[in-house]
Amino acid sequence: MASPVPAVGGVLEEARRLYRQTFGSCPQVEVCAPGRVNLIGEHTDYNDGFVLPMALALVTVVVGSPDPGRAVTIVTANQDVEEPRRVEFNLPSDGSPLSPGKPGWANYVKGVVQHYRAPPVPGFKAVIASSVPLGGGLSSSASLEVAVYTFLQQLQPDDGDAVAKAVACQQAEHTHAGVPCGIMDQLVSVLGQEAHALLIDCRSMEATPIPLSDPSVVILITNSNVKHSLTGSEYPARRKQCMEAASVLGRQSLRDATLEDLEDARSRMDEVTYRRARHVILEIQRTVRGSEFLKKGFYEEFGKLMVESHDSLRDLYEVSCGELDQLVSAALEVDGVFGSRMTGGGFGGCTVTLLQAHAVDKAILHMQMLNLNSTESNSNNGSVHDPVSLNVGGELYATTLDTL
Ligand code: GAF
Repeated sequence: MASPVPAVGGVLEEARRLYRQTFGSCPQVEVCAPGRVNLIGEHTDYNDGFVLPMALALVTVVVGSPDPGRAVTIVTANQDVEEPRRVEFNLPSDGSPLSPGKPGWANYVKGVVQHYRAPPVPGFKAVIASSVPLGGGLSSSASLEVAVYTFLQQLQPDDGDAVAKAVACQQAEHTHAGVPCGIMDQLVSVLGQEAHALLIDCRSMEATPIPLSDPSVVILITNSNVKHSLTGSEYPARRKQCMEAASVLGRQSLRDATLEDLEDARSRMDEVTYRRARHVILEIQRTVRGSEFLKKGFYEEFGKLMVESHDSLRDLYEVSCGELDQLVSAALEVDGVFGSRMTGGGFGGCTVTLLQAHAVDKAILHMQMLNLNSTESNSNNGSVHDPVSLNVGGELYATTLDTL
């Protein structure tokens, strides 16, 4: 019942076809970078905390060739983006910045060109295609940034430092997409490994692979179809509230605070700031404990933490929405489900559910019966579709494909 994860080959073929049609030749360079699902550790990355994402076999592909001179031509195969789908610009010869503009999708490319660590970037022509759903909370933006960066590395190599690459892509998102995101999405897109989740310490940037090799357990991703956009005011507002809380606590970041510190300082902060900080402090603890449970195959225990995480994101951090809450509740009614939660920034997007392999079809049916009736203005009418099931350790697993 679950759609198979689309093969990278399909997206690659689409990109090659469009490249041949547009430029009349075959691309010389072909790269891709994965989207991600976060298993636990939400809104902790910009608080120097821990996250536990895994790279997906949903990828963004960039195919292209160097072009003599300083002209860049990019074409996207994605039909859902703002028009035009072909953009041309010149790389400034004096090192002046490449300003973001319209259409919005091209800003990710411009941002990465701007922050590329081995300038000057040569001219190029390229086509972009992706199987990561846009605005679905599975890091379509980070996978595009990392794919573009990887493409540039093929044209003009940098020093190959993986963490610096992720940071450059994060910078691109800050300056050219206007989203003050943390480092999780870019780092897992660069470092994710097949059949592993990645425990990332967002302070030291140390990433520890956690093997997922139990064929009886599945990770199911379900799209609420409520499109989220992190460029609104809510994400930056959460970030600001966390900084305020850390400053009241006299800490560099909420990573350094305990629940006791928070209770002691409660009278010195407003109720909303208190709730935001409480989510972050406990979510960091859940992520560290959760990674231990996952390592040992303690799925029941991990599932409970997923549910606590969701409840906290809904009640304390207030980044969930009705559709996500309903999907999670529906999943938890099914026998064989260990846990379920919203994943990613929130305000729409996907849920992630950990369950026994035999329960997958039942869980999907149960969630589809919701026939969500969305009231969100940015919603796509909210019906559940495109569930993606990832057999942990099976054939459909998290995978990273850096360079084809
Ligand atoms: C988005 C951001 F891009 C990440 O950095 C992270 O903060 C996430 O929301 C929430 O955990 O995906």
